[in-house]
Amino acid sequence: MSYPIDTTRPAPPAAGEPGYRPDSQSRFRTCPVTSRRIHAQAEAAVKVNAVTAIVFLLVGTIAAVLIVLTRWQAVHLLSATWFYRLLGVHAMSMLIFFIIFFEMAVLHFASTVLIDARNSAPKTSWVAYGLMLGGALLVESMMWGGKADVLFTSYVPLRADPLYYLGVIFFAVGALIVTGVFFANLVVAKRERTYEGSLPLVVYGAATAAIIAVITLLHGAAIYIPTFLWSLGLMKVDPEVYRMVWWGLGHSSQQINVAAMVAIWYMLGALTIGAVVLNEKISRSAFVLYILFISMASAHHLLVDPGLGPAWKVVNTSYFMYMAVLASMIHGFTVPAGMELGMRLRGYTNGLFGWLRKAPWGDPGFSSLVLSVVVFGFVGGITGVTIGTEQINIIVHNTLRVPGHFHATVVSGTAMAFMGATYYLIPLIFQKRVAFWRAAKLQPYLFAGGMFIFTVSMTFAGNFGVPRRHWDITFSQAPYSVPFNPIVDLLLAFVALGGLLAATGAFIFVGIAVKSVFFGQALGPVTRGVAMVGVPQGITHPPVHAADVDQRNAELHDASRGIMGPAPGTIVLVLIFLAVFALYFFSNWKILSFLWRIG
Ligand code: HEM
Ligand SMILES: [Cu+2]
Repeated sequence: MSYPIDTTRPAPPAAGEPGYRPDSQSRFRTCPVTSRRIHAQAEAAVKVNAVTAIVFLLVGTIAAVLIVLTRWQAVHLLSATWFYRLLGVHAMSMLIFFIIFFEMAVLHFASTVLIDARNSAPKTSWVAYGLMLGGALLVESMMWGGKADVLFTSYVPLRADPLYYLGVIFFAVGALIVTGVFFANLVVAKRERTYEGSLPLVVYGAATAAIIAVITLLHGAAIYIPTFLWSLGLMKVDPEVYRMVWWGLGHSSQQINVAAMVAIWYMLGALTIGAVVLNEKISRSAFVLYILFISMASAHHLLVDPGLGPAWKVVNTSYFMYMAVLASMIHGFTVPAGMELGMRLRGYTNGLFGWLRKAPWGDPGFSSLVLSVVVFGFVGGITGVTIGTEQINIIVHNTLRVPGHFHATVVSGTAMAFMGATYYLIPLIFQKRVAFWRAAKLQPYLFAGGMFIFTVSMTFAGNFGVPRRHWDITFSQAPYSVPFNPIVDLLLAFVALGGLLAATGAFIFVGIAVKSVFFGQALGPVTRGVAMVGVPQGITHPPVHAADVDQRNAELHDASRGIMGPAPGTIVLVLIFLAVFALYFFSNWKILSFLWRIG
């Protein structure tokens, strides 16, 4: 048993003691809540990247509302041109700018605050930020101006203005530089001995995200630079090669999101209820699996591409991809089990789920964490493995099942985790209280609930053959008619309802973040054990372990407790998960057998 973030730091060396560095020392503050040393230039980088991310979340959500109201056939709001234009804006603003700016905040945070280290290259951080922001603004202006109606995949031969590709390249170079700053911070921290032994698990998870980011961004360079030159008429780009290399970027970047999300899971578990790490080696190996197997999984985007053979497709998307899935399933077990054990160690030992009942459901950091784990696993994970199987993919390829799946992973999983983390960043880094506190307590439920309705309805609509990225499925201007099962109308109405609820949750989140950061009440002194409006309970009631924690731990691990082990509640949850998984997977093969009768 160990802790995902080290909470027991010795005081920094005072003047005259070995290790004292006057130059950097002066730019640290000591966090009054956690006693961590926070470097001013690290804090500034976290702040500016997080705020920028949230501004893009706002842009992406506005576009989301407009496109969701167009996909709802009964409303059909936008014209075809604006539907596709805003679909591109939505994906770039959300998946690229919101998510990646937030990840830059996470990388700066994990490589400094969590190991008491300094930002070793503040100027470089700012240059990178400038490049990223400049690139993002260039891309946005091209898209809104109608010069890049190519959707976020920009498949060749769709051609955008060269400045669009240049904007993406600037953004990617900036992000690559930040990964450099991240590794430099770790090296300097090691040299300055701000931490001992191996990296805490959360930092380790962030490091795997950074390594995958480097691999991903190199794929990005390999495809966007030729495409930029192609848009200038200087070279040729083969569409099939484009798709393959582009997905080396497009899919691998999802693994950055997953690794960053899992690192945040461990962090929020520790901060909110004192979750522990069951087994460091297992959690760390699972992170390594992500690095090893992720590029191959990109093949699932090419499952109907004619240029590639079935053996290549099956080997990559089944055997190799399952290793990355295995990693997520390991975290999907160790995170809740660590939470259960953490709660049991502090005396919440009643029955199978007493620890869950007594958990702080009103802490938006905690509820975001649980909702993120549950929806990511049950909806995102299960649907992903299923549609990633070549045979099943054939019946749902490019239907709404695809966005149904990835809104459950990157939105209900990653974006939800990032929102949860923000509820702790506001008091700890921005030193403000969380504004609109009652709305903040409800926000995770609204966002996750809406997304749940949205993703499940999309998945069903996809089963009935409703295409993704489609302006008008009634084909009103076509000379032929394409009838859908009438239930599709109902499902699309639910897609809209769920989407609008989730968007409301996102707007509330943006409102809370902006109000707290720019116009919020200062955090002020925090008295342990006294609840405060606008301060998550992990801060007012930090989870401390009892003095006899080792004895309690030994009792929980006692062999007499039987095969259910020290975290029986989680074992039951895992069995439910596996049963749902098997049932869903099986039912899809059953559907396949109806469609393709043999003999
Ligand atoms: C706030 C609530 C959100 C709503 C209501 C929403 C809604 C939608 C809708 C209706 C589509 C179009 C599906 C289609 O016609 O094929 C879509 C596509 C997409 N969304 Fe979202 N979304 C939300 C949040 C997000 C977030 C947070 C992300 C990323 C982090 C995201 C990433 C994407 C991507 C990558 C696409 C695919 C675009 C394409 O096919 O080119 N969405 N979303
Ligand atoms: Cu993928």
